[in-house]
Amino acid sequence: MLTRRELLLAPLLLMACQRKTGGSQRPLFAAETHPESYPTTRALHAIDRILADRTGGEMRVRVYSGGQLGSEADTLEITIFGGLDLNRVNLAPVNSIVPETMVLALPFLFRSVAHSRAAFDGAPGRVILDAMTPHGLKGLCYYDSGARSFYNTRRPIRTPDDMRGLKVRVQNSNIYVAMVQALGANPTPIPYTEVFQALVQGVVDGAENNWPSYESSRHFEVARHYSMTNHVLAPEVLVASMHTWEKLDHAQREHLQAAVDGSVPIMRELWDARVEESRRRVLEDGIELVEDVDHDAFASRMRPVWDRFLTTPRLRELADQIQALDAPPPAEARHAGDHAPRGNQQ
Ligand code: GTR
Repeated sequence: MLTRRELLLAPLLLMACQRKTGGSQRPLFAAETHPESYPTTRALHAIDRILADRTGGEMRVRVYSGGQLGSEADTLEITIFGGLDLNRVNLAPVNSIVPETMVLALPFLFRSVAHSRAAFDGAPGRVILDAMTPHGLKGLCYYDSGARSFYNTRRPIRTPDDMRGLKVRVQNSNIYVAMVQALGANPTPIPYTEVFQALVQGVVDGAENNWPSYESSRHFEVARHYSMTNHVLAPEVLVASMHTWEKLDHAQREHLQAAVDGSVPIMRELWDARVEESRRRVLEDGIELVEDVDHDAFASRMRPVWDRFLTTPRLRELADQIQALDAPPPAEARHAGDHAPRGNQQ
């Protein structure tokens, strides 16, 4: 019997082949796990609009939102095979494919959102996007994902000890598994679109995410204790299949990259507004917000994760470069819609 992945792959590969034989008329297919109203999905539609403008409608993007094509891990594989042209995913599922991406997922790496943006927009960000090429993915851009924090159905979390024994859903990445283990909790990798049900059924007690995902996924309706651990600020990433990229001519590549670059500031504005909006919505709904988190305790408990995953001089150098980056001072950062993580180890 065919697996779900094979069933998915067959028609997509077929359609992808039409690009080769039928010229450039077919739109680029893009996978997205979030619903239509989410900032990342809106950014993909912005790319479509900019591309259509630049090319007189010759190049378009068709967005498959809401996770309808499968989990991020699955669609990423399909993208590498060439069955999907574009894919917007979190960096987590890329961690096992491109080791350099793990650096951006290190816990308490960034001092603030402004610091994370300096890394994404600067040389380290470029190096990490380029590191994807030999793995079949063209890294096109990063999108903000803000700070991730733990939330759960059971109790307020202030110290790592409060996490002991909790079953926590994580993304499909060993670094997230290790982080949760380092806190004495039990990590369970589950695709994003299945987490709500897992929380309702008690398969897991909690998860971790940013404000917009916590709100948009409705996890807040079940997991009512949100603790501002702000432990990771890894970004979202937009990738193209190298199969697709190689079929585009020079001008088409330029159009696509320009449209993608144009979508980044649009997404950033949408993101900052959505962070505020989502935070307000869930607070109005009455969730318990735990702000007096012992960040130093979390950071030192997770510190061994750095040593475990920074296994080569190249990875260590990337982490050092990011730590050494200047970022706007806190006042300016706050002005930029910042929600600076506090209490990191630097
Ligand atoms: C969100 C992210 C998604 C997905 C999700 C998750 O913040 O935007 O791409 O990675 O988290 O936790 O799986």
